[in-house]
Amino acid sequence: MKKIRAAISADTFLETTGVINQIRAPFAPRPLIDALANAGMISVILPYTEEASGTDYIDMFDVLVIPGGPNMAPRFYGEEPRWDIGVTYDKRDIFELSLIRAACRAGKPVLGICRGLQVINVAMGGSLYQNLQSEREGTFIQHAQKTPGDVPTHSVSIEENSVLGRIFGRQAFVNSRHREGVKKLGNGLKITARSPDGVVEGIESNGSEQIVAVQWHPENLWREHEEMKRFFTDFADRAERK
Ligand SMILES: [Mn+2]
Repeated sequence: MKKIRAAISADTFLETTGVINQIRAPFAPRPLIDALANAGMISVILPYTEEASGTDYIDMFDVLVIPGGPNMAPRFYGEEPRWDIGVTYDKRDIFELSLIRAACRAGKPVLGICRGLQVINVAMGGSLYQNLQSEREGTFIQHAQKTPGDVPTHSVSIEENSVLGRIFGRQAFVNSRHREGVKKLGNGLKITARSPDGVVEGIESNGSEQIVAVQWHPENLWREHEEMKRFFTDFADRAERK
């Protein structure tokens, strides 16, 4: 059987380095590539290219994955950066916004992980808390966990009639490495998971199964946690049904 081609939008290496070819180098998380491969998908890593938009890449993939990474520049949802926002890099923001819109127009399934959930929300007209801890009243859970990233630390409640409900049931135990979170929900989306302090942990498209995004990192959990493996195999199933 022909393998599903999963495009991963590349992160950008932003650290200072003496190795010239690593400056602003595109990269993708190895655990994500492995998780997709385990579910029968091959990865195509797409770097931002200022001369190209999402439409130029659309024929190269069957499904789109927007993975984690730095914060989104708040100008894309009409805000100034707060004093305590994390690292932003707008070239990737611009590229991912256009990729998401192109994939939506083409009817291709879209998966969001952590930052990916946030960029999808903004692409659909939503906005973000730049820093949950200082900006959102009632946030008491440590969403930027100090525990190693492959260890689940907080619970989430999941809506019954949803893709996440089908995968996880009504409850999941997740890792958490985010500073931002959904403020205003984007158009055509519904909230399908929340942490006990009410922070949005999962969103999906309303009325279809095209978009599914989570605030946690299942790519760091799938080897040890069967339900996190299902997050990727269910994605492959949705792609097969297209
Ligand atoms: Mn969290």
